[in-house]
Amino acid sequence: MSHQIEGDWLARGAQIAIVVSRFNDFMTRQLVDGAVDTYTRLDGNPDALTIVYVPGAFELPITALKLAQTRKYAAVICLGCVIRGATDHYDFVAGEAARGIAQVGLQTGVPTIFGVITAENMEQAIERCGSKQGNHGSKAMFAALEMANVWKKL
Ligand code: INI
Repeated sequence: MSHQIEGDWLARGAQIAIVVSRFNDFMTRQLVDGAVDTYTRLDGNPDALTIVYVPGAFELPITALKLAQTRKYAAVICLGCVIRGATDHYDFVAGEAARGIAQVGLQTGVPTIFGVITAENMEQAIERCGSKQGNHGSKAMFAALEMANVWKKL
């Protein structure tokens, strides 16, 4: 019989940090709302959430690193929105955010969640922050809680 380990989607008692970029805040505000709403509906007390605002997606990794290093949080969620049409340095911003966020998790051992929308255009971005494609902030919270809970069992 195999030994299977999985994490529940339960928020009670979970201290979670959210870092969110102000750039494209028309979208990122929706992502924060989605994350907080999911946390609350999974029985979490919003007082246990710490939300930190940074200028853009490029600043997410360094801030997530500082939060993870405090060892206060079961998971750190990074929320942002990078739109290709809006910048010629899309690849750098999106690429560095993804690479940096992965590195924070590997360096600290604290689950660090990539909740950054990378979209071709504004329409695609809107679809991912609470319309056709759901809300990526909510999905990021599910991932954070699953990781926080499976972590306790490893
Ligand atoms: N930051 C984003 O979060 N999304 C973007 O689409 C974006 N664009 O288009 O450039 C963006 N740029 C700012 C960047 O993240 C930094 O805040 C800035 O370069 C200062 O370091």
